[in-house]
Amino acid sequence: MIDKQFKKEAFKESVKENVKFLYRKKLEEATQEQIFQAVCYTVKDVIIDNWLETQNAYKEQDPKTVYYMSMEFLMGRALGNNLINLTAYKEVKEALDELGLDLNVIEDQEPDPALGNGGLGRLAACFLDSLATLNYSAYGCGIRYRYGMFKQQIKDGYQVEVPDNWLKDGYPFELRRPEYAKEVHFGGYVDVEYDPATGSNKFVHKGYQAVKAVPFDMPIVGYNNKIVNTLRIWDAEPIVDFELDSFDKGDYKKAVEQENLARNIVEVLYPNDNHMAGKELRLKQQYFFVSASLQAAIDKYKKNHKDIMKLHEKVTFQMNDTHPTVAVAELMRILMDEEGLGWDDAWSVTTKCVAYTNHTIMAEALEKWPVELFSRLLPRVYQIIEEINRRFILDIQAKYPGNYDKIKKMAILYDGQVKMAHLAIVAGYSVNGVAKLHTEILKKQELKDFYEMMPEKFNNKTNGITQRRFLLHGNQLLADWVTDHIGPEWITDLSQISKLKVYVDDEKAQQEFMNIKYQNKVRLAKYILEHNGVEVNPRSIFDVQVKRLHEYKRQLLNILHVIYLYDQIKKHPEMDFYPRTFIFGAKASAGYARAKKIIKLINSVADVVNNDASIEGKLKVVFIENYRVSNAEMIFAAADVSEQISTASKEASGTGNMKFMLNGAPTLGTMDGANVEIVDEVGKENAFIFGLSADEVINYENNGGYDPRVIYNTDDEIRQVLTELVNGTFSSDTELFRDLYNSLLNQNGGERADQYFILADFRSYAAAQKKVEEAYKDEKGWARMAMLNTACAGKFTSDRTIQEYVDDIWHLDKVFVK
Ligand code: 26V
Repeated sequence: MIDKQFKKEAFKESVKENVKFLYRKKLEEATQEQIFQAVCYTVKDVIIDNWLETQNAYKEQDPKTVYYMSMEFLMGRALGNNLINLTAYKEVKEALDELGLDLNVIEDQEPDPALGNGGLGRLAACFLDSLATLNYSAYGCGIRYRYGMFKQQIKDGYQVEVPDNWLKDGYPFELRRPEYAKEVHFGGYVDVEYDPATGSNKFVHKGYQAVKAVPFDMPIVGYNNKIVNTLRIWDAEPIVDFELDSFDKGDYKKAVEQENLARNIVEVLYPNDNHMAGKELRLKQQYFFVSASLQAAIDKYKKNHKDIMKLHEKVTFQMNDTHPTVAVAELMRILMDEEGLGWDDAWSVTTKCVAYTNHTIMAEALEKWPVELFSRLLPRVYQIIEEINRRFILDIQAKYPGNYDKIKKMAILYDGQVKMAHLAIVAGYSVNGVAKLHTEILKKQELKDFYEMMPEKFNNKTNGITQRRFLLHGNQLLADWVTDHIGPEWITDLSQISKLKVYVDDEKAQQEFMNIKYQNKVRLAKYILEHNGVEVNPRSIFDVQVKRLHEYKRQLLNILHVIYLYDQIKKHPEMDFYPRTFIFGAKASAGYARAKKIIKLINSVADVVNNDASIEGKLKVVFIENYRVSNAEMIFAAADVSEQISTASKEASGTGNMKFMLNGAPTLGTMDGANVEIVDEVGKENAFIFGLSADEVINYENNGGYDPRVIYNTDDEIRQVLTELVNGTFSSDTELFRDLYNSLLNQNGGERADQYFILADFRSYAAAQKKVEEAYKDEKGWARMAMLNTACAGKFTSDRTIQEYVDDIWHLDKVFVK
């Protein structure tokens, strides 16, 4: 079903027309960037028609809608993905070929919209793709940051952050919608006024600063179903243009402040995940997009519905982590102060409309706001939270009379702080974790008291990824091969991919499969040569760890093991060793010194190892600069081994693990997050599992940790590796890696020695790595294992995840567009 605009001749004409129209140029004179814009406009034409049709269908069929509220949407490039979902990719590629243009090069012109940090933001993007593909009415609600995730440069081995001005040439797929602008209020105070109309008091917010929230809409194209949903991201503008006039009225200061407020609010994405800093601007961002999104949702509902008490029948708000949970109180405020409901009615509606997903148990990430800051910035919203808290404490007392410990642990307001997770759980009708193990840890540990009091709210929704981007677009060779063998149904029903199982022992299929992997490795090797100037052998094992840099993800364990292998090869040059390329990609949050030091270490080790002729290229280490969605697609396709080595219990789910698996890379990992379920699906004989279990880690933690010095003192090879951090092997400055060395051996303030159990797991990791090597040498055995990983990845599609959210939480209706 190809749209007529994508017939080759029509497409070519349209691109030429757009170049002429936009740039007053002939095709031959246009730059690649201009051609990119012209191609996007042609594609956008088709999308706009479907977008209108979809909105009409929604108007007619009036389905329930989910609003996915998220501070982050890590969308990645749109052009290629839109063509894939419009089923026009090949047609367009050929048409461009005929014009002497290369679609890959054109795709590379697009800035990579990086309005997110990592897993949580990318998950939101996969969910939008699945919602549209499964014919559900959905909005993504977020912020149009001027600067998304920074660009990472590596200079002298160090990370340097460069602002990413993704909007500088204009973004072709967005649409400004000023007619839907909303006002958002900050600061000021609350007055109580008698309202003669109702005979009761009302609360009036006065003396505030106002910001205008202006929405930009981005189309979310469903796969081959004519559905186009909307990602609505909010920009901020001052309410009044700067008026000289106001100087005389004494409003000068206020005018400047409102201008500054608007300018600052959407300026930049906070580039740290898993660390809460308590910055006022961050709370402003949260309230800004939440308030605007709720106002828009309620306005839309009221267009076709009279009874606000039935809001929950047509609308549900999913809160992506605690970041948007101020929505609870803001919805109460709108329902009471603007819609005129009383407390009980407003609470009844709110608690049927909001649901919460938890994405981490890392204590540093839990959002708690100082009461002083919160009440100053959002006085009316704070008042409402006080009342929610007061009533909740009465509930606790009723259920646990005299148990003040429960109040201390569960109150929303305690110790001068507003605890956002508690607010979300108390008001939410659903609380979910993102993988089985994670949900169990929430129920048994982190949120134990809440689970005990309201078990019915808790449920698991194991994460997933979209196979459209991460196989069909990212690995076109493998996608075609899969379709040749089992037909195209896997594109919208990934459970079908299990049909590949009949081929895992077929030698021809094995060879084809591994040959595709080889070609993808050649493609990545070329990228590495171009970007790193390092030559890597595509016949070597590509062992890959790509994800945000965090101590709990243990990139340090990986690189220490590389040092260990290097020592072994140096000591036993005759030793049988299968060539290995260790590939890293990771951004560290700008203020996270230790994480940045780990990047420097990886690059220092790479320098030494890659330039040591004596090891004859057996070992290579590559740090890929600026890891992001667009190069991720290529990296997953080329990986032989998927490193998922977090300290057990710390990684809520992981989603990279699923992308590797789908692309035929077995997992080398701990029993953490969704790794557990990956092993359930593929069998433990087709993965390389090592390390402490989550229970063991939690046990140690509850009993004061463990003593890494015992290992240091008894294991000569580990001691040797650690010594090389501080004896000049990788830097003439022997102090450079001292902090890393110390972190493994010494306790420091509240921080235990080796708090992520790196030395505890080292031997078991090294043994698992040895098994990888042995397994890889068995070509057929490896091909079988790789194919089984692809064939068993069906569960990990975000289509499955979304269907579970729909069935258990959202209860949406399917919509069909003619
Ligand atoms: C937290 C914070 C804390 C305050 C500063 C800014 C900021 C930004 C993001 C976050 C989110 C941390 C939670 C997170 O990203 N969790 C990841 O969620 C993935 C999707 O569920 C999951 O696969 C990963 O395991 C989990 O780490």
